[in-house]
Amino acid sequence: MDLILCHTTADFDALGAAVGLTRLLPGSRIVLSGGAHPTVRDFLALHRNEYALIERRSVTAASIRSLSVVDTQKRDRLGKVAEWLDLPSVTITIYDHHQAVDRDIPATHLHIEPVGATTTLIVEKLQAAEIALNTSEATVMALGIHADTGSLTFQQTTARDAAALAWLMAQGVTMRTIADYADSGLSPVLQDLLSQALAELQSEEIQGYRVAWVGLYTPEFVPGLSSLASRLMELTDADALLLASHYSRGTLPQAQSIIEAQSSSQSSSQSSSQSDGEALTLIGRSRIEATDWNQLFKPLGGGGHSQAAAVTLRGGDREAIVAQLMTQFKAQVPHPPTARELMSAPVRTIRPETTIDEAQRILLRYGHSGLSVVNSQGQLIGVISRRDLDIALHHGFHHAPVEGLYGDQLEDDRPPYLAARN
Ligand SMILES: [Mn+2]
Repeated sequence: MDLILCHTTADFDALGAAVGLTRLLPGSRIVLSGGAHPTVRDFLALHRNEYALIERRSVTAASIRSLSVVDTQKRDRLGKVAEWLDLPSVTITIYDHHQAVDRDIPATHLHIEPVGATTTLIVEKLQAAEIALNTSEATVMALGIHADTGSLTFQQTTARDAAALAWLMAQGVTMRTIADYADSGLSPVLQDLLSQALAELQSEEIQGYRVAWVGLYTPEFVPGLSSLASRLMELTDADALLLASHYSRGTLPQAQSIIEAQSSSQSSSQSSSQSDGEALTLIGRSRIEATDWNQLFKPLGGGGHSQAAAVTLRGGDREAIVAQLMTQFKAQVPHPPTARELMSAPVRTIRPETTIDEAQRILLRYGHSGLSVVNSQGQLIGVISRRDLDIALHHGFHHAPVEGLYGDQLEDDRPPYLAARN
């Protein structure tokens, strides 16, 4: 069996390249080694049957003859299926466009070239082999090039990507589908980080809110982390997020923390101080009222707003810092309002014989929306709402007692053991 492996949290470039390869290797099947990017997942929910996908669990290791790895050269991006790489007498081929990567997948054949998308490499091989594609194939491959080149706008885009996309369009791409799924918001580096963040995100439910955090590592400073944080919030439905990004070298723009907090654009300021070394950038986002990342980041030298703040730290115990911030943040999350907080006290009570006019006056004086009616023993026998009174007054019952306005049955929502204590 010939298998094509997409990296964990597969993106459109991995899927597009894999689909193209199934045409170069007739009979081969695609394995998503560990889930897919949410947009790809949405796409596959509708289009899965159009492609030669196979579940990891239904593969018998002994039947594997060759493995083609697309869009990565790292074992740890293959999740559990990485163990197949160690099978004896399996041919391994890598197709990738990432440069300067410490490759740790043993490969029999390497196809690594500096183009904008891995899919472009596969398109060129299909062209050379004069293989025509159907619309489903051309469309998912075009999405791969769109995704990794920001629809041909990113720095790494080459003329080869544009030519490959043009060839795919000539094969019959469904433009409606491209419009639905292509998204040019994040640079390839940020897209990779997004996949990594989605795979490693941790979250906890606090007072009914989803509070998430994730730690990332990059060799050097990556601009645009705040847009990554925004995207994570959108994709995961988190109510709050702490994104911790640790990097080991490169210049650190001094003004970055403030700028990142204030805008979600990818532009980075160059009003920077030059210094090399380890640093940790923290970005906090929240939609939960009463929480305040700014207040938590201020003592660390950062800032922003309560709902979006950032700070960059040098040195320190990274894990301890993240853990402490999460503890502080969770303590800020308010509990949902209880009846005690919403109710008015003291309780204004009236007697059944009180007139509707008088009840209305009491209600207006205290600004309540209802009144409790008690009998001569002080026991609650009914409740009158402002609406009840308005209707009665509208019908001219100014001097009638309130008695007629409530039913004679009082239902008790307290647990029976409390209700019995009357
Ligand atoms: Mn790619």
